[in-house]
Order: sequence, then C-alpha cells, then structure tokens
Amino acid sequence: MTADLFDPIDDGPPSQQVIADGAVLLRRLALSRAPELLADLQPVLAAAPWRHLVTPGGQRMSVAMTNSGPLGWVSDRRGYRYQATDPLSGAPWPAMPRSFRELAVHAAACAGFDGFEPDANLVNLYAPGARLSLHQDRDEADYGAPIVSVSLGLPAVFLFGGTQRQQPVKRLRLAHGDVVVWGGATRLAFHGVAPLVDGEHPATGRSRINLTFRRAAL
Ligand code: MD3
Ligand code: FE
Repeated sequence: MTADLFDPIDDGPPSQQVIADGAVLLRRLALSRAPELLADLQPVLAAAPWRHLVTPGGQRMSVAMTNSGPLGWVSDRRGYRYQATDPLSGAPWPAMPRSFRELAVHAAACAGFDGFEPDANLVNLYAPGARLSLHQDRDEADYGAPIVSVSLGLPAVFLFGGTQRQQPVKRLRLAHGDVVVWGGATRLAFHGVAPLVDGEHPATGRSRINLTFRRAAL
C-alpha cells in the first residue's frame, strides 16, 4: 500500500467514519445488497446502455455512463446538464430501481441527511485504465443535498481535495460495497478517480461500477 493512501479502516465488519467536513464513509454498507443492486442494474442497461459521453471541449470520457431516475446527467459539445430524456433513445430515463433508492435514502440518513430524495442516479463504468479527472459536481440545483456514492466491483483510488483546485488532495481506497455520503462543506470539493488498476472481481469482472445518487432539481 502507498504510504500516503488515506485508508482509515479497510477491513472487517461494516463501519462508519467521518472523513471530512460533512463526508461520511460507510464501509461495506452495500455489501450484502450488491447482488440485488447489480441484478436491478440490468434492466436499466437494457433501456439505456453504457455510452462514452463527450465533454464540451470535445474529449471522449474514459468512463462509460448511464442514468436511472427522473433526471439524468449528460455531457456533450453544448455543455453539462441534467435532462429527463436519454439523448440516445429520446425516451425518459429508466425508472430508478427501488433497491437503489432505498439504499441511497438509508445511507443518507445514516450520515445525518434525513429526507434525502434522489431524483437522479448516475451510473459510471470503469474499465482498466479509465479515470475521472479532478472536478466539482455543480450541475445540481441545491448544494444542501448530499451526493451518495456506492462502489461495486474492482477497488479504486478516489481523490478528493478542497473547494479550490490548488488545495492538497487526499487518496481514499474504495472497495466493493463501500458507500460514501458527501454533504456539508465537502459537497463542493474537487474530486476524481485514479486510473483503474486491472483485476478481476467476482461480482463485476474486470470493471468497477459506481452508483451516485443526487438531488438535481429543487
Ligand atoms: C465528493 N464519480 O460521477 S463518486 C461523478 O467514483 C463522480 O465514479 C466518482 O465523481 C466515481 O461525478 C466519484 C463520489 C463523489 C461524488 C460526488 C462528490 C464524491 C464527491 C461531490 C463532492 C465531493
Ligand atoms: Fe463527481
């Protein structure tokens, strides 16, 4: 393990730790429900398959994405936004599976965010080498609502810094079943994911899947 890897407790039973102002790491909270989450993802993918979006600058993202729920996050030459329809099909995004919503609401409540009602679920797929460069999530209407993230499959090194790009970055290993609730002051922190290291995971094969739950509209 790298010396500067911020890895509070990485083993054992489910645990809960505050890792930054308003950010709560719920290790393994989703572990027992991972098979159900992955099964419920399949009909979402049948309706709204993985795709590599293009940034406004014209770069193809290495992470493949899709969405479930009333609003979906998209990027194209015109910019980043949430919209109610899938640009590939023109149809509404597939419904958010009940298992997804229940886990997200439960995780948010565990972290002190009662009444969290996600209206968007962005699903990210990382193949070996895929990465997410440092960014802020600022396309949502209310930064008072947290973002809940659920990691499935291969582990990843998650990077998070301060609210300004120049601030130092911490590295956090996120493994299968780990959930993080990002709220409070950390909601607008710069964050990203280091290139995925190749491997094989029993649940997902050679990939990592990340579910994020957001409140995009007021
Ligand atoms: C910290 N996804 O989709 S989820 C994204 O693992 C995104 O796929 C990463 O960043 C992934 O936008 C990280 C965790 C996450 C999401 C939003 C945050 C962490 C955050 C907002 C503020 C601070
Ligand atoms: Fe993000």
